[in-house]
Amino acid sequence: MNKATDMGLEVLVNTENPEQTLKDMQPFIDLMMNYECALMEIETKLKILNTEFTLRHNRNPFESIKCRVKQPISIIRKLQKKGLDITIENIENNLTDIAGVRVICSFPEDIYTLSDLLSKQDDIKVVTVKDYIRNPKKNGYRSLHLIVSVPIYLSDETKQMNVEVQFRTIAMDFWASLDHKLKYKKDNLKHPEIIEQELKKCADTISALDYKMQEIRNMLED
Ligand code: 0O2
Repeated sequence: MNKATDMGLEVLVNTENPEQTLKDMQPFIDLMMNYECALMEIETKLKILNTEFTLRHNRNPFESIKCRVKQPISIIRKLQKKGLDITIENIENNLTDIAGVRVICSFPEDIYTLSDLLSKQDDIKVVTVKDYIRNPKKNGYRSLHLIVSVPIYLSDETKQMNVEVQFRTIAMDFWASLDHKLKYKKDNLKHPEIIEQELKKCADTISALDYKMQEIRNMLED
């Protein structure tokens, strides 16, 4: 037996019987495929809304969209953090962000237009909403987070899958990527609190700018 960390997932590889290892991993591979399918569903829904808006109103509510399935190593770490065993059931029942979509909009108003239109669709169930735009985090983080449940139609069954959809403006995304860097470098910094304060100031400036730009856009459209 060998321990493999390929794909970041720690599995015991039966070197005499690798077929058995693959068989053991099959439920995990299937689950990840289901999340990939759920991502495709949500991405298509959002792209359809964007296309329709572009044609009818001559403006695109989002600038870009990014989809990702969480890496196995991050799944393991998150389960461990929650004190849970690494099982398929625990992944499905306790983690809601395995499939993630990030939608980057130009203006805050478009975030709410898009998220409302998505939430209202017949086959979408909204599981949770965290509005860090109206209620920013203490560090200044702003985004609108939705966990939605979407059906995927497989050959022999229909499954409901959770997808986390994060809506942000370009400016909020720019801020979040810098803040993300701080998270990993914090331990090596002499005065992380100074950077935290500066970032918080930037978050407030960015927010004011977002709304000012929106005002100008609305004046232009009027
Ligand atoms: P990654 O690598 O982006 O996936 P939960 O996930 O629900 O158990 P939590 O913290 O209650 O935990 O969820 P929440 O608040 O909805 O935040 C989840 C995700 O939002 C994070 O995922 C980040 O992507 C983003 N996020 C939340 N707070 C911050 C922040 O202060 N700064 C930045 N840059 N991003 C943030 P992960 O799993 O942490 O990471």
